[in-house]
Amino acid sequence: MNTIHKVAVIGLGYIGLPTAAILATNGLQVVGVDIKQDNVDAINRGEVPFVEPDLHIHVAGAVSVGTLTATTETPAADAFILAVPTPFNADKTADLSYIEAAARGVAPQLRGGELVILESTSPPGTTQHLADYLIGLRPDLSLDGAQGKPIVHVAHCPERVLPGRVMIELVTNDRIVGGITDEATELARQLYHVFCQGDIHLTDAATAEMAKLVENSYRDVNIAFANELSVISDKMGIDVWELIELANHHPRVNILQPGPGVGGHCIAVDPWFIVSAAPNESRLIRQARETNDAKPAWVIDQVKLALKEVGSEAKVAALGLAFKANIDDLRESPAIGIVKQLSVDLPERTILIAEPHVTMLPQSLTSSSNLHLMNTERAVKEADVVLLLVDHDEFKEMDRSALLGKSVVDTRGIWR
Ligand code: SAJ
Repeated sequence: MNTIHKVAVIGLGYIGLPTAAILATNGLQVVGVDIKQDNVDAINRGEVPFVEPDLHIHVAGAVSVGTLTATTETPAADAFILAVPTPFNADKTADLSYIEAAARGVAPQLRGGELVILESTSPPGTTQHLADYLIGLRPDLSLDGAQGKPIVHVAHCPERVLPGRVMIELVTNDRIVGGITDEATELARQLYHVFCQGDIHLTDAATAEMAKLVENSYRDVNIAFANELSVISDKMGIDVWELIELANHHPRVNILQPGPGVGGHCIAVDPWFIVSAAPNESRLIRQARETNDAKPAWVIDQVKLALKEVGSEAKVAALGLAFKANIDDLRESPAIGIVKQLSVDLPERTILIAEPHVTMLPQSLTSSSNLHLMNTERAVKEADVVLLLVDHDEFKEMDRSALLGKSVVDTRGIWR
């Protein structure tokens, strides 16, 4: 069994840089690798090119004592951690090109005995694909010592940290590690044990991949159930929020909350990796994705219905653009899609947008001349129809009398 002294972390984003920094502050020699020269330069100055609480302390400290450096070229190392993006293609299959590019950087540096860990959220089978890809590039090596060839150990260890709490959760969360071989699993356990205080659960690579996807699909399916209930309840004239609250009094029922759709870069993406791996068998998971993706169109219809009952000069206030409450993250937000579609479908209407966590509209909305960003009080005051899209505290706490006489479409049920 090898001892790991030097680690190369490929991909210095939201997961890679914190992982590199925490390994470096725990005594390992770490080289971070990224294709973005600007980010590499910033890290070598001890700076962090994005916002994550406490990360700069770790990066600045490790860089100043020389345990963390950054570069654009993959160096030789005892262990390699791949933390690169896995976006999905237009047909919802995973785009593995970043993983393959990282592997092409690693392959020439292998001598035998190294550990290669995939951290990126990936469809089942990706770690095996990575392992086979490496061996394809380096046929002089093997995954298990076959034919006496030196071994490259390959394992998966999915990240499960919550942005905003990364430096805490990296240390305290449990981890799952799954190797292509038992020896790879054990080596990966030893590496994470350097900084992880949670339990480290051992399994095989495909199960580790699926565990991450299943956690997020579990949420997606349950949110889809709540969203479907909201549409059914509307048809039947029932208040879905009261309905869910009452049903949840049962000791074994815990229904999640309906909303305008599911956003973010995890729950709305990861289930597709399961669907593309087993299309015929993943019917419930696919349906949940489709149900959640269909919710924005239903919300748009509700706004159009409300507008029918008011004058042709009526204005709409859309409250919230973020993908969930009390954050400024607009990525994959259903609220943005809804506002964009309303501005296209209703070009003659003025749409007043309030989003207390941003100072300007995102680029995808700037080309629409009928969209105007303003403060919440003014947007509500000037509007005839108020569309609540995000349950930010500011909206929960606002004076409800401002809504009197207005038509309200409350997608989060905060003003019941
Ligand atoms: N949502 C609802 N109703 C609910 C709960 C959530 O409509 O009852 C919506 C939110 O508004 C949002 C979306 O779902 O649009 C996702 O929000 P979230 O807070 O449930 O999850 P994320 O995407 O911020 O983070 C998830 C977490 N995974 C799980 O809870 C299983 C987090 O722990 C993971 O680290 C993260 O995905 C990730 O990186 O995979």
